[in-house]
Amino acid sequence: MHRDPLIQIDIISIFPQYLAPLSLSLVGKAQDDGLMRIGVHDLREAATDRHRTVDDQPYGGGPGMVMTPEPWGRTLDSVLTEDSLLIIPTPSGQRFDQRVATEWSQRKHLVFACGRYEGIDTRVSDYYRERVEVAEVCIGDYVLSGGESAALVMVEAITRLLPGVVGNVQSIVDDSFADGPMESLLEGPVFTRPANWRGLGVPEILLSGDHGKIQAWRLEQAQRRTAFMRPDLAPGGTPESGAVAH
Ligand code: JDQ
Repeated sequence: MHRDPLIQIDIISIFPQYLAPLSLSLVGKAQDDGLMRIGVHDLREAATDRHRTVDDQPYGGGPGMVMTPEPWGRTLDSVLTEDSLLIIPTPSGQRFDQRVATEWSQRKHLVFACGRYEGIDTRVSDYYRERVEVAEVCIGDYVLSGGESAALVMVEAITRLLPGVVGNVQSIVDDSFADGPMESLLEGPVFTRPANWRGLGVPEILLSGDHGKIQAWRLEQAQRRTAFMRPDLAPGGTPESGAVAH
């Protein structure tokens, strides 16, 4: 019996403890089951001065500090191989979405370079782009204080797509965005017991046992919700007109 070559993920950060949740829940279980391996590396171990400095003032002036390239160079030289994809979370990168997660879940080695402050000296991505594939990615249009939480998000999205991680294969296929956001539906409403909770019931059709009718009803509910919550995804939807929550 042959097995897919297991994916290795390395994450570099000045806050390695920020990545501790990766030993919990789904991602922790995937590692325990031998479906993936995650290594976390402290960037400061590659700093050589007495104060383990990893930042410096920006050339040209301005507020904040920039991560200095030397510790990144030493750490990345020791972690990268010719099969690596180097992923740099940044607010000025391309959007990470389900399509990207699916592509990356099929790679052998992912290396996340988590910056802090105003980001990493641009020459680090320039240098490694000549040597390995580099992806500068943003997880959404909001500003974080560093790359660690973005790396947690991406690792979780990728892990769910690894063979053997999510028990029921159909549940992956049915999930929102499974085929990439272009041709997708949001999840419709879900219910479990009790059949009456604080005076609120469950749609009769879900109790009917008619799986053909249930499937059709769920599709209609999903389409209604998509049109309302995400008109940009719905057929004929306008990219900029979002629904206001109520
Ligand atoms: C870093 C920062 C530049 C704020 C430093 C490293 N989607 C997404 N939002 N924010 C990030 C990603 C992100 C990723 C890495 C980061 C933010 N910062 C702080 C840097 C301008 C503003």
